[in-house]
Amino acid sequence: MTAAESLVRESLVRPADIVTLQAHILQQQARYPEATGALSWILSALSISAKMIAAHVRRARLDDVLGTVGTQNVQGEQQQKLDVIANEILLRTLGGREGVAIVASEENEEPVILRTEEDAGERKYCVLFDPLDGSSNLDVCGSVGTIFSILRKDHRSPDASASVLQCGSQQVAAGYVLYGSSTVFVLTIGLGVDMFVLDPNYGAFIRVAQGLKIPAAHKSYSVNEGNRRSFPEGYQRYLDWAQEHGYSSRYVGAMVADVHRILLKGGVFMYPPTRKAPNGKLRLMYEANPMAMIVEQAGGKGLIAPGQRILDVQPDDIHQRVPVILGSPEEVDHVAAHLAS
Ligand code: P6P
Repeated sequence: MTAAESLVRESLVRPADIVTLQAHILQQQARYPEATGALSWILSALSISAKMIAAHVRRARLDDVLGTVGTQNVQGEQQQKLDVIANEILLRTLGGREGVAIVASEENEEPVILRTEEDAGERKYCVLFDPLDGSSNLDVCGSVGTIFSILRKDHRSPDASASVLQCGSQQVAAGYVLYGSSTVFVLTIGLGVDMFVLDPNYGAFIRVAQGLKIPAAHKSYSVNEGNRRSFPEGYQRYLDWAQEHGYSSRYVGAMVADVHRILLKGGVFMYPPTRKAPNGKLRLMYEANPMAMIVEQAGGKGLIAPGQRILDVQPDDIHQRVPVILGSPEEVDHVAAHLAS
């Protein structure tokens, strides 16, 4: 084939369709004739929230919204100014969506009831989120993220807190937004994982990948080795083994950034029990569960311990913490084998 012929052939190849997140959401809804559109409206609220938060993150230093507000959240962590801004944005956009009965945030001690049983009706949802995960990275222009989890409201439950205390396997949808070198929206509604990138010129999230699959293996682990001495021995045995087998170490200190890298390149992310956090630091309901749903939908694994799936944990508190081992199936298996030995 001559160069001219291949050029003609290439020009005949239809360029990839431009599918926005909004169009993608409507395409997915069309697959369910009985759908009311309530979930689609919630996902669109999360999309506009992501754009608004991204705009604030990009201007943080210019708008002097870096640093702490001088208060602590329910976790006892210093609240960054942008934590509060991001939380307010999510509460206000989700508050406007009929389909949302309850919202629960890392920044709020109790879930917020937006609609009671009477006006909530049947097919209503609970949305849980970490509004700005890794926000301590903001001051140094590091990556931060938003993590969200969507559950159906459990109408049998006596109150809001009980309604959101469901296993991660009950999640209807989950995802995250990474505010990094670009703004990336990663979403699953249980039919695989799709990825979108915000085009700042048009203010639209454009689909760049469908049906993402995590590499089965990759010699890379992600853990805060500063805590190594207080890890349970199995983790220390794993780290010795990994370093003897040429593994690299990558750790940003923001779960969204670390997990996104592993989703695309493979490897394993861990937050083990430590002396300071005997149950691990990461929260089950709005960090571990949504990330585990994403990773499992991409063909990976998410455990709290050998043989114990994150998504099978029956929560007893909305802010409870769990150990996290998350990533490529073969890499998670290597960690689990050392923990079990
Ligand atoms: P450490 C951020 O504060 C966060 O909740 C996660 O995003 C991140 O993975 C972890 O904590 C980092 O914790 O103790 O390593 O700074």
